[in-house]
Amino acid sequence: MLKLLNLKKEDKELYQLIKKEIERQKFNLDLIPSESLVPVSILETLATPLTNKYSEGYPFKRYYPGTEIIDKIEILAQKRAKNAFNLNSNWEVNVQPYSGSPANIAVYFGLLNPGDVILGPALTSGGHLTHGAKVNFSGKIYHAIYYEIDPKTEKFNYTQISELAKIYRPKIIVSGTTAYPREIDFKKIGKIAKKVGAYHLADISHIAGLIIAKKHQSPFEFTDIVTTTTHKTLNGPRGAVIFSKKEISQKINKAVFPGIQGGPHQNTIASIALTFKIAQTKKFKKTQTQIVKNAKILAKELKKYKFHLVSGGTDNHLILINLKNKKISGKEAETILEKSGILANRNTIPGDQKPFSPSGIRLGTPSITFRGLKEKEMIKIANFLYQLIEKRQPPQKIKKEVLTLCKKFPLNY
Ligand code: DSN
Repeated sequence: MLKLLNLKKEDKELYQLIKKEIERQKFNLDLIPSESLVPVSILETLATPLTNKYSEGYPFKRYYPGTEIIDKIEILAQKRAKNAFNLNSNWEVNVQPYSGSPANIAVYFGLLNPGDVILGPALTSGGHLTHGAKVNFSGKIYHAIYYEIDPKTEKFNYTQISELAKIYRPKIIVSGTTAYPREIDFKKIGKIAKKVGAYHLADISHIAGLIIAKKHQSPFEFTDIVTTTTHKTLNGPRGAVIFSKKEISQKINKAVFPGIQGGPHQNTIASIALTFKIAQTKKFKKTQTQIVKNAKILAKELKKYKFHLVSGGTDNHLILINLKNKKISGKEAETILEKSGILANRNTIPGDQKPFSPSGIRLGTPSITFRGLKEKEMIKIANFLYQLIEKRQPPQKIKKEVLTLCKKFPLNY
């Protein structure tokens, strides 16, 4: 139980808000696939006096004094990050990016020139803003071309990616997604990139934990750069790391600092070191296996209720529902679910034009699996969605059952 006694003395108003947020987390079922549930030891590392220290630069080459211990912590984080993915000395890792978007910015900034072509997944096909979306710097500064999922299979069409690559000759091809429920074939994309002389960047932010647990193909053999946030399936602090091949790692490091960032957040880096230690445990791998199992059961149950799952199911930790056949928008469904204590976020599906009012909803199993929920509970959750979205049962009625589940699987904050 987090007591926060000093904060309580110093600032009651903020203390009460934080306490309320902790209570909210305790009594909601979090199905947002990018969210997680960090162990208290991660919170402890984040709350250390490491936050006091400036350490611009890299280990043994800092622009501030007093960094001897900080160097050791950063090197430990680097070593563990590489070990978690079994990487050899051909790979380097930068653990300083503040989060996923800065990590991707640094990759482009280090390797591309303004106007260069990026080939990445479209936002409506599961891509991230930083994969070349028009509203994002990546679509404004670079010439972004998008690949999309096939309208029939609702999966990526690797022939289309190959054709686009041949026509547009991108400098970089981005693989990795935020709302794609299927396994990504990094090998195929790697081959395409090689053929056209492009770098291959895999953004594995959503699936890093699954890759460590061998529940998803690893991209490392087929890529030049791999970025990942550390707070999704990895279940660590908000941050990111960039893995890159030795021959380009200096460019990436220079792009992170001094290119786009200043002082690294060493309390976060310590927490990242802990994250990658935990990620190599049997318990972590078992949980990742359960995350996938849970997603598959949830998908199977939802299909029984005639929910249209994009691509027909899932291979990973997330499910994307096209709600058009249920005559309800993503926003409405999100609101109804929230009223009943279930959090799932509205999401674009192929064909959607407006990201603020999309026709889909995205569900994920990481947070509820870290909480301890298993197959039996997935069957219940699918039924809750049916009761709420199809039967339009009052959210208050379902909320009682959601609370019972939350109490059965308490959070230890
Ligand atoms: N915003 C994250 C997500 O929800 O998937 C991606 O960065």
